[in-house]
Amino acid sequence: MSAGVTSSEELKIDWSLKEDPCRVADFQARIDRGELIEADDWLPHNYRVGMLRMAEHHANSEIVGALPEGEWITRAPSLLRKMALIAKVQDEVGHGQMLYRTSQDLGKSRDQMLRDLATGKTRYHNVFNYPAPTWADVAMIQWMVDGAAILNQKSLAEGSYGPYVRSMKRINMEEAFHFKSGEDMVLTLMGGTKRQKTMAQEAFDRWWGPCLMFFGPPDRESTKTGPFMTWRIKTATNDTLRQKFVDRFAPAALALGLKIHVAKKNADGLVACKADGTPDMIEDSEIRFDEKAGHWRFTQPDWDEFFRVIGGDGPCNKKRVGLRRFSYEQGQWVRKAVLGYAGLPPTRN
Ligand code: BYC
Repeated sequence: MSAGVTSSEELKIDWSLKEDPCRVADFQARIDRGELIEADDWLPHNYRVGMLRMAEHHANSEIVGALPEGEWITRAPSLLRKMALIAKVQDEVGHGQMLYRTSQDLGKSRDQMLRDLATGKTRYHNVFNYPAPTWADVAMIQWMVDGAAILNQKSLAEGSYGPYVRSMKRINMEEAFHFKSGEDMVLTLMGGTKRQKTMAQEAFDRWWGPCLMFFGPPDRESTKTGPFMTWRIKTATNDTLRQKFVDRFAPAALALGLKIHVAKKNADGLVACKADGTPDMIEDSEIRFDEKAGHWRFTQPDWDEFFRVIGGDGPCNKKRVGLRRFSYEQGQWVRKAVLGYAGLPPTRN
């Protein structure tokens, strides 16, 4: 492990910190020249912690992201779909391994990261706190969530931290396969029976809003985008990537015969029902191509819902974190046997 921060107290961004101005200026000049920064280089404290939090959040998202789809392995509709889904879920867990490795080199132990995830101290992507009640949800996750991830990660692959950039390149190749598999599943459903088309539309209504939120809060509310872009930890803003997503997926969804709705969600993450039992949603009247802007218009998602979900109060937060905690505790004897120490079960402070 490279020299770096080691205690939880030190793992905080501190904007008031003053570091050697010559070293900071040299570091920034390297970034501005497009050089890649490596794990054993000198890093400003906030760059190290910011990059660590990004990579750790990403690693957490990969292993928690494997859970909603993993639930469907035993229920996949054919052997071919089952094999593809097993491979996909395995890929996602592998991405998590790569990214925990990258994070470890930035100064936080893997055990601490797994404990922080299992005790709800750290986060993972909003989308994985929603349920996947039908096979069509698996299709939408692979098509739209993996599609959103590719758009985001392509921009992250142009970043400044070498180990993360190299992981992104490898991960993006695998995500392209996931996206193709998802596209094939959505095409099959939309080319199928009336029931299959309805299933696809219902799943699309569940995932459109969370996917718009995938890229993070609006730029005006994103505190880290400014400094992260200066250091090229991020190379595009949240709103820019969200717009790219809409430009790519709104016309594709319409061409497939899907309707884009603005939907109200209930506490279970499903589209809420009105008193008469019909879904509480309306067609998004904003959806159209704006010739002048050169982009598709859309209605912003419910940002209160986003902050609730990432704050721990989403439909599946308890279930997902509970399962991670269960796995951590179940794996304790393996860690003990391999590493020769008694890991304690995570406790919530
Ligand atoms: N969900 O200032 P901002 C996959 C938080 S997995 C939850 O814009 P930043 C897949 C954010 O952390 C791929 N939290 O932050 C796997 C921050 O919190 P703090 C996942 C979110 O860091 C399995 C606060 O909101 N990809 O594809 O500049 C199956 C303010 O936000 C979210 C990655 O992880 C969110 N969506 O940007 C299928 C990519 N958005 O720090 C598929 C790497 C924001 O103030 N990560 N927050 O407590 C990123 O690109 C960036 O970290 C984010 C946020 C865009 C997520």
